Amino acid sequence: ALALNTVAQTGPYVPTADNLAARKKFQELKFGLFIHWGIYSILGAGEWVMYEKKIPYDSYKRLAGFFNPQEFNAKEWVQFAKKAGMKYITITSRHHDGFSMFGTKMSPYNIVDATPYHKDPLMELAKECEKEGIELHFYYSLLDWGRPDYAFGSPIVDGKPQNGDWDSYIKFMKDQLTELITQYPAVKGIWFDGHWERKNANWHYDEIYGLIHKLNPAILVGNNHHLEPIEGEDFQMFEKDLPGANTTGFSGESKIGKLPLETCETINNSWGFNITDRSFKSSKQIIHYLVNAAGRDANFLLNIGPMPNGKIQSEFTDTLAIVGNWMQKNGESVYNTRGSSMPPQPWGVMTANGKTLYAHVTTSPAQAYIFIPQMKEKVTKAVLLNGGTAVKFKQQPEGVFIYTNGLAMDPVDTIVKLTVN
Ligand code: JFZ
Repeated sequence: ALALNTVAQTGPYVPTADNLAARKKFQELKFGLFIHWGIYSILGAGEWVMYEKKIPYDSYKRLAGFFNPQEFNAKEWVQFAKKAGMKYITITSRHHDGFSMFGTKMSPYNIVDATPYHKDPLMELAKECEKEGIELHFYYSLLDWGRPDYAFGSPIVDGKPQNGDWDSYIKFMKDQLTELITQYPAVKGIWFDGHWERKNANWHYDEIYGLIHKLNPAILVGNNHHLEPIEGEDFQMFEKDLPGANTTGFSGESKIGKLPLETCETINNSWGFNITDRSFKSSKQIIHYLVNAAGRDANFLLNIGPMPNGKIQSEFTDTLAIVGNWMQKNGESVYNTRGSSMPPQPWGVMTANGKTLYAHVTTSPAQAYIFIPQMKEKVTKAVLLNGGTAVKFKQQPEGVFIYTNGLAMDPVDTIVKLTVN
């Protein structure tokens, strides 16, 4: 009896019906806006600037005194995301520099108490998201470059104790997460990061995830740990990588699990605002990333780093307006779809919504056709999504040939809409 009891108490995480519904909803959103914004944005050299430039913590902290984003307007950000066709926002509530971008009672090192701005932009954003039907996730860093209770030495904080007070640090995180989950409307998820720095630390995930789900069972927990999902998580993320592609090595260790998937990438090469980074991705590259994620059954979370004044640079708004126009025309082949059972092909990927399938031809085929292997259902109709032109096809036991010769191919994505029974 004792053994059974023990099992019952520490048994596997069982997501509630609300949580499962939230996962399903999340999978249908498909396209989200990732935002890295903090006091580091002032220096315009990315969110790792403290570490990379070896700025001592006490000096770095002075940036808070200059952070005054007078032009921040939550409405503008949410409209920017909506116009781009995005359905959710994931924003840094606290990054590795340890600065809280929200009004926390757990540390004075936060935007309300330590900056001349004295306001809580995440509260504004949460209210606006709730109003506009945009889901909100909070990025939350597990690793902290400054707190003395974070139990590991830091290369930049001289004299920091190597054995902090780990219990105190874990409690601090739990208290902040409680604030984020109970005080902000619209918050639907927590996006953890920083695990990879201390892979062998005891992060107390059982307690942390347990607390989150106790406070709100529908909250979706994800963690950028580059491992297979850990007990208590609700979605699996891939950083700068498509699930199964393993191109960057960041997620090379992680096999695809059974949870909803999300892949994140940034619009240039930086997450936080970077004044010298002009390697902007084109609208075509972004659309291809989004379509490739959807075809692999994953959401795409595209990052931007807003400027320290609270504005979003025009290169980003221009590009994303084009992406938004594309989504307006072609959104039915992305939103609410799931990846099809067909693995990615040389010509592209497929998405599925019930009896409707979408072949996304993102690379024009060398032959006069594309081939869809192993199609079990019978194709009854094939048309171009744009304009409805009938497309010739031939179904064989080994798959379906879709004849693309003579079709007006779209340089971004030629979408063939198939009806199956
Ligand atoms: C992490 C953060 O460090 C980064 O600032 C940003 O927030 C991004 C979304 O997530 O990036 C990582 C994560 C892991 C490694 C490197 C960067 N890693 O394992 O080497």
